Amino acid sequence: MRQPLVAGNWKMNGSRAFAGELVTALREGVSALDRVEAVLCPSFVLLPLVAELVGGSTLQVGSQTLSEHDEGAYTGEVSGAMLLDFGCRYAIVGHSERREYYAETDRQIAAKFAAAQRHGLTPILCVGETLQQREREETESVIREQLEVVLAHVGVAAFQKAVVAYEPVWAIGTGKTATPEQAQAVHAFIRHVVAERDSEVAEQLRILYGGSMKAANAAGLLAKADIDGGLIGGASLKAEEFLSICRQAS
Ligand code: 3PY
Repeated sequence: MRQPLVAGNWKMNGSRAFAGELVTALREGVSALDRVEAVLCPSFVLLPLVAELVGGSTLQVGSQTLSEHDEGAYTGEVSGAMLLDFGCRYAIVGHSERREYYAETDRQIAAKFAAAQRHGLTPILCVGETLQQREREETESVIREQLEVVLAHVGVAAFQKAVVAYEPVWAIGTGKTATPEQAQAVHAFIRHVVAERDSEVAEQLRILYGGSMKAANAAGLLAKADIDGGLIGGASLKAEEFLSICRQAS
């Protein structure tokens, strides 16, 4: 039985005051839910504050990316060890905005996945196709490639302590969402690719849907057999929306 997971990707939003209000509004509501695991992923600068604010609740904290390096002369970067030190437990890797705007490659993402695990963080590996790729019927080949580069780098056993998020690029920040059936088909495919290497690892792997999930469309998506939670963008910035998704996942 896979424990549902709902992670809020705050992206480059928020302030100290905003974080204080949002976490205060979420703490009790989330802690009252016994099944779902809820994770907040603020920007680096807000991380220490959010880690402090969630203390004593069941809320967990994650980062939106991390360096593939452990330490040294990498100006502007943040290592897995630093994130762990500041209370992080999860690290998103390979979000489509990192792939698109910062030219992160599958190999670099694989190195980030490994770095997260080296430092005791659970990577949330994002995969997903663009609209053009979907229209050219390349969804499965694109996702297979994104997964296989990481699988080849870290080995399938590493997926025992990892999460995968399916984020169709065409549904990110566009308000468009994959239908539950479209999402389920890709989630089942992701599990199948992992199962080709190890069926037990695949069976226990949590696969989240990301891409404009909100309170109003969560139920249909979360009802699907291979959808184990959500990676939430804009809706994670609103306490009632995020809480409602957590309740529906629980
Ligand atoms: C979105 O829903 O827009 C996301 O990018 C979640 O990570």
